[in-house]
Amino acid sequence: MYSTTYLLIFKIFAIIILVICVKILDVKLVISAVRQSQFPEDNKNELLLVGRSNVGKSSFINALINRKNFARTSAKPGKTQTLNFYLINDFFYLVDAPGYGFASVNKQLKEKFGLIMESYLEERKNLKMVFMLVDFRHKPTEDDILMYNYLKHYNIPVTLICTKVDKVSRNQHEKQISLISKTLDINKEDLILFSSVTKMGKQEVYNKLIEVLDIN
Ligand SMILES: Nc1nc2c(ncn2[C@@H]2O[C@H](COP(=O)(O)OP(=O)(O)OP(=O)(O)O)[C@@H](O)[C@H]2O)c(=O)[nH]1
Ligand SMILES: [Mg+2]
Repeated sequence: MYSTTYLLIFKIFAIIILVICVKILDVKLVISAVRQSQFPEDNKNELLLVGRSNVGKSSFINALINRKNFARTSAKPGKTQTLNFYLINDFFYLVDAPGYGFASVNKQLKEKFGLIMESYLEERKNLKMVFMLVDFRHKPTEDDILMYNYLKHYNIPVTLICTKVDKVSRNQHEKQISLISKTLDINKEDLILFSSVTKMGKQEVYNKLIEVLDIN
């Protein structure tokens, strides 16, 4: 009798936590960091976004937080050049990273951001998972393969997001899924098909957040 009541109370509590933590009510850009000493020190969980320039990282964040252009997007690649820490509901960070593989960022700048990314990926204890974004329309590039293997090498959990799915006709989906999963050597079932235009895949991403942030 008591155990059923406790179970019910526990369930209600879990649902409240879930609504507070995952329904995104509040977003703050805490810092656009250019060096490690600027990373937040409040010890909250972090989820990082990586992907080629223009793949849709900033758009992905905007779709998740239900804002139009909170994370600055641009048709011109190389828009995000800092490590941007977005604090969600005062509870966890989404971190928007500079895109890789963008040639016209000058070499010095590229090296600098390479370093900041490396120090972040290798040393950041708060990093719980990486959302790696690839363009659903194309075969993953050499840079994508390198990045994916790099994350695996450091045992960093990765969730693969295929962006811009709205730009691919339905009858091509299976073909693209096979191409991407084969190229990166990842299970087809582990790909999340996403579109920041139609919001396809958003619920799956939320489910992933719940799982990773351990709130159910
Ligand atoms: N149709 C469509 N367009 C998208 C989608 N996601 C992003 N875009 C467009 O792709 C372009 C690049 O998107 P961003 O979100 O700025 O890409 P990013 O990865 O943050 O780029 P950098 O900051 O330069 O690394 C913009 O013009 C977006 O509107 C999508 O799911 N569907
Ligand atoms: Mg961006």
